[in-house]
Amino acid sequence: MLIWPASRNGFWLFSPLGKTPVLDVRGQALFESAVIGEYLEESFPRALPRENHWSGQDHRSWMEFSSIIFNNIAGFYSASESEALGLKRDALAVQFQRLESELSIAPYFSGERFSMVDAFFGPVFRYFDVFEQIENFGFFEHCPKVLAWRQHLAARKSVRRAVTSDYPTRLYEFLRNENSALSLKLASKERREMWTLLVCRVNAPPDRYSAGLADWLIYPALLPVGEGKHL
Ligand SMILES: N[C@@H](CCC(=O)N[C@@H](CS)C(=O)NCC(=O)O)C(=O)O
Repeated sequence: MLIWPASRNGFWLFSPLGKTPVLDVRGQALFESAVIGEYLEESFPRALPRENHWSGQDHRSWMEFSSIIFNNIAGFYSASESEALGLKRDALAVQFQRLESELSIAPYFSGERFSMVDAFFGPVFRYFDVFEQIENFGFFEHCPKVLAWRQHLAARKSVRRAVTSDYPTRLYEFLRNENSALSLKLASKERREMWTLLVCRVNAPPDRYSAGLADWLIYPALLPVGEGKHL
């Protein structure tokens, strides 16, 4: 079973590095995604058709590559300063550019067939769907093949069904509570959206104008210092 931390303390007791993914194998924690991938392929040889299995050692290397991307993703969302956030953004963008030069134009990593490398990049890309709700960080600039691959993976049933439908909301809430530079960006984006909503309501024709006293009470609380004068 792949598990998501219900509480960080409880999770630390089970996961030696305190990280996901971790696989519960009869009560033993198996951790590090590349190791988990290897274990799954060996233990469930029929889960993927034989021709979709790793064709060589290079696939293992690309699994490891996805593992380093996971490290950078965690570094990105937990960075406490915006400078560190920017550095992690750049590191991720460079990794996607490297992938771009590796990909063919076929839908999956090695062409027509879905392999374990694809199985691990599905979860990688899922993070970016939520990051991009916060801001366009430009992770995939000049990476059309990576973007096409990302789209193919997102459309695949097994990738979609690997998580519950509320995954984006839960990840978004997790990021909000990280107390990190990204959490600040998220909060500031929400304030801007609320601002826009209020301004739209104020500018709406009188018959459609529905702002009440409550709007005017919360309105100043939504403004970061100095933001109002730009509007
Ligand atoms: N190299 C590790 C990376 C795992 C990792 O960094 N996981 C992140 C999520 S992407 C995590 O659980 N971070 C702990 C946290 O955010 O508290 C692997 O591939 O398993």
